Amino acid sequence: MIPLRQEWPSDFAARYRAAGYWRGETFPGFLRQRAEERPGAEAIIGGGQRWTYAELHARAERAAAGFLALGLRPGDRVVVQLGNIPEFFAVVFGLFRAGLVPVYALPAHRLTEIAHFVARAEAAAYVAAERQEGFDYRGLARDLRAARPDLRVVIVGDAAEFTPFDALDGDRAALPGDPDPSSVAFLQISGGTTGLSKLIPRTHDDYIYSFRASNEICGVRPESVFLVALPAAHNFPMSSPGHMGALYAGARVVLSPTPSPEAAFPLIEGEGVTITGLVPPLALLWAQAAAAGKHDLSSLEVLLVGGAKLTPEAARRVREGLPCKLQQVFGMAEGLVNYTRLDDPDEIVLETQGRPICPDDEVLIVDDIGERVPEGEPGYLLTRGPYTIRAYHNDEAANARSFTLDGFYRTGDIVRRTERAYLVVQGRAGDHINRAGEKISAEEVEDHLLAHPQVFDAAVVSVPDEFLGERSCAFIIPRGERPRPAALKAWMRGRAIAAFKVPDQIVLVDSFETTAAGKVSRKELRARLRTRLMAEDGVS
Ligand code: OOB
Repeated sequence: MIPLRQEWPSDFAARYRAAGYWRGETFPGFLRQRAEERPGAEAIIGGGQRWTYAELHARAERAAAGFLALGLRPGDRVVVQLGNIPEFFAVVFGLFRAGLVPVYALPAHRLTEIAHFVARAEAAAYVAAERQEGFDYRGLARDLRAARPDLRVVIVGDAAEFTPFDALDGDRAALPGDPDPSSVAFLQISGGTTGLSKLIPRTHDDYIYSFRASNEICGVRPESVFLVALPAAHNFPMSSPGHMGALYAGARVVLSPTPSPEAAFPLIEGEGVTITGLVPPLALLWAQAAAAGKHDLSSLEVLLVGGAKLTPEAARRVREGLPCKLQQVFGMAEGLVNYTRLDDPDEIVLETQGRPICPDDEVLIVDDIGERVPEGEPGYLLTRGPYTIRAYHNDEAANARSFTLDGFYRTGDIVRRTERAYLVVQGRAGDHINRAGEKISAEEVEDHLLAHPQVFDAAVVSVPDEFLGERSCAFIIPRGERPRPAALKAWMRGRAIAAFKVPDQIVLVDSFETTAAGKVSRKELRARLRTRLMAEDGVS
């Protein structure tokens, strides 16, 4: 088994410890501490359940012992595919406590993605709920078991054909000590800018620092109430400041099954939610829905918006529509997170994507050949710091591409830095589609399309979209009989992939007209097709 590792050079690690960023805390350690300090305070509210800190801690410990009793061993990876339900927390804190390593899949993922995570992480187990948002995960689990016979444990709700959730109830006395703070706590999923998603190993030390510092920046305190509206497994609602920040603060976490205003607004009103995070299209939807005035949203103090670019105009609309402070957040599962600050003037909050969390977040903005651009000019963002990874798990090729020799992560984002050191995101280098915050790799979707017998070639591009920010468009050169776009989309849905990866639009073309310019790269081709489509559609 490939060992899990995330290491910073020793001089950096020493500096991050000396500066007090890495304090030797662990996930099970901080949960135990909160359970001792405020046992009766509510921790998790969702799905008709209300768990106190004492209860969450007890459930996590019993789950930890249950996982070990099933034969899993510290260091084993476990793919977790749970939505916004309390069990998510019992399971992941149980895994942390047992020294097992969650791999965070999203509820939208399907067999193709889950099998990839299992293979890449060499996972020993898979955990899902039986049914979430109308999808039955038992079928997926059956196919997964057939595809990955090496998977030792499969837990799907209470389905008898798998190990039932009830089995996650062991004797707490049998538990080992807490994990090493510098060890990998979990694997997060990358946005997948090229090909399949990469796995991001985050340590206890580095991740806890990122949300402890985020709490300070976003004003999270024990009295806060954080609403998880986006999927709990995504890095943004997890740590910016997220449910983990809220739990670290001893605050309350409220779970919304979906981010729709219909689901979220009654929870905000009923539970007195003070803070939450949304992607831009949802923030705009909430601002519009709030105007109907059906719910009292006055408890809301802070709304974080990020995951995709919030334009100044959209930022204005969000702020006018919702009775709270707006904070922009520009982050990535690989590490670096930027926030506008709560006391920043309007022009910064509306027009920038914030500045880094930490004084030791190093930011370089460079040109095509890696030279620094003049201050204020746009360029590629490279970063290094106390909570930015130095390597992906088990992916040498991606590591060679994504990190410089001196350890900077190439974010792929094109940014400029203002005089006050705030970043403004201006675009990106990578060929992915940022569809309402979900990153879709053009290459991955093209690979699927190429498997269709009537597809000779395919190029997938992003197009600006009024509601989603960006949508995906696939240009197809047919082979033989021309496929019907609707049929092609239906066929893509049958590929057992997350629905957000199915192209929103399909355009059939006779050729890519690239011969005039000689051989062009995929990247260049996608750029041309995108320009052509935008000219034809009158999109600007
Ligand atoms: C967040 O994380 P990921 O890993 O899903 O995606 C990261 C990428 C960034 O590299 C950038 O391309 C884009 O998402 N992005 C933004 C943005 N926030 C993220 N682009 C423009 N403006 C923004 N405000 O999406 C994520 C992780 C933690 C906190 C917030 C978002």
